[in-house]
Amino acid sequence: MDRLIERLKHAENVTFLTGSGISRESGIPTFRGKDGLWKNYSPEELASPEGFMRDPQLVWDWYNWRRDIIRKAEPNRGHLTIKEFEKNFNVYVITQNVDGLHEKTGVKNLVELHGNIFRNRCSRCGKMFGDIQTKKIPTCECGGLIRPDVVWFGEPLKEEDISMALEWSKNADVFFLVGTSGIVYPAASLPFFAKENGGFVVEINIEKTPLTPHIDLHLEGSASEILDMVLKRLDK
Ligand code: BV8
Ligand code: ZN
Repeated sequence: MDRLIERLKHAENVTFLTGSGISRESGIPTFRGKDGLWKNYSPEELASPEGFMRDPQLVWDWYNWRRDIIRKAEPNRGHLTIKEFEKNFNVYVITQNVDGLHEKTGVKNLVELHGNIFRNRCSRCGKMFGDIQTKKIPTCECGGLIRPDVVWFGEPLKEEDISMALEWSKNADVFFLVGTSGIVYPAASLPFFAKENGGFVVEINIEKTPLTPHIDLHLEGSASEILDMVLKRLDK
């Protein structure tokens, strides 16, 4: 931890790449955790164009189930501590989460790499819609089925989001990986760009991940507890 505090003392730009682990303490199931699977479907089957084509109503039900949980969720101490880092640094938040909880804390620089579960769009003409709370999957006036405006497996991320995330990774003096299993690409490639450009890469997770061997420091524990501890050590 001393090496991290040392690096932070001379840092200007601090970037966070967050995954569903940071929202776990807000009561939202992680993607792949023991509670991550829904009924007996894998998220990759449901969060994909093929899964949607095969059974659009089932996918719509799954997103309704998740939206109902997320609507009741509030940002937790982990999200709020990242906002507090803005007092000492230029903070950049890249999230893989679609729950909108970072946005609720008012962080200045945020990119939602995989979209937002409360935005929807027509799967045929691309027309955008806000939150829709219908049981039956809605259709657009063009006749197309409406789907959540999130990035599914096999779908490209938005060009501007990826290039922004790349820039924020390359210019990070310290790069925090928070609550991500580090297996979904291209998000999981971002810490390598930070490292290549001299950034100090720290992983905060309750367990080791495939990225652990490639980074500078693994801090074991929950996102809220560890982030709070780092900020307190810094203020000393
Ligand atoms: C693309 C939105 C190309 C939807 C999501 C083979 C090898 C490599 C790559 C691939 C491959 N086959 C296919 C690919 C590409 C694929 C991919 O990476 N697949 C993986 C599974 C191998 N990627 C894609 O398809 C991407 N697109 O590549 O397009 C392309 C280019 C041009 C033209 C056409 C195509 C799109 C990927 C985006 C998928 N969408 N979500 C939705 O949410 O419904 S991904 C999904 O996983 C979520 O966004 C989630 O955020 C993300 C990552 O998961 P994590 O956030 O890390 O969550 P997870 O549960 O896995 O882990 C939680 C972690 O938290 C754990 O480590 C746990 O220990 C920790 N934790 C738990 N509690 C706490 C904690 N940590 C701290 N504190 C706690 N309290
Ligand atoms: Zn349409």
